[in-house]
Amino acid sequence: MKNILLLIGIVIISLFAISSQAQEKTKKVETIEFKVMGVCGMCKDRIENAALIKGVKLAEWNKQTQLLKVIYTPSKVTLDDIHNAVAEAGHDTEKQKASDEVYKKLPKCCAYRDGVESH
Ligand SMILES: [Cu+2]
Repeated sequence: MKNILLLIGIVIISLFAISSQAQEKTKKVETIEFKVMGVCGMCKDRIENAALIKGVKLAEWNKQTQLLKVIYTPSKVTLDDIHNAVAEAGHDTEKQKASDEVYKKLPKCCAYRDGVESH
C-alpha cells in the first residue's frame, strides 16, 4: 500500500515538472521594439528581411514611428545580433550604426541621413 502511494506521488511530481517545463518553453519568446532609421517602403522590406535572422519569429517596421518590432527567442539569438544584422543591411539602429560603405550603396530614395524626407 505504501508503495502505491509513493508511486502516485512520483507520478504527480513528474507531471508538475513536465507542465512547468512546457510553460518555460512558451515563455522563451520576447517582443521588443527599437528605433531603426529608414525612409520608404523599400527600406521597410530591407529592414524586415535583414532582421529576420535565425531565432527571430517576426520583424515589422513602421515607417511613421521608425520602430522595428521584433519577436525573438533569446536563447537562439541576441538583441545585438539583430541590431548588427539590420546595420549590415545599411540601416542605423539606436544601438548600431551602419558603416558608410553599406550606407552609400542604398538607393537614393533611402538616404535617411541627409535630411529625412518621407514619401
Ligand atoms: Cu528606402
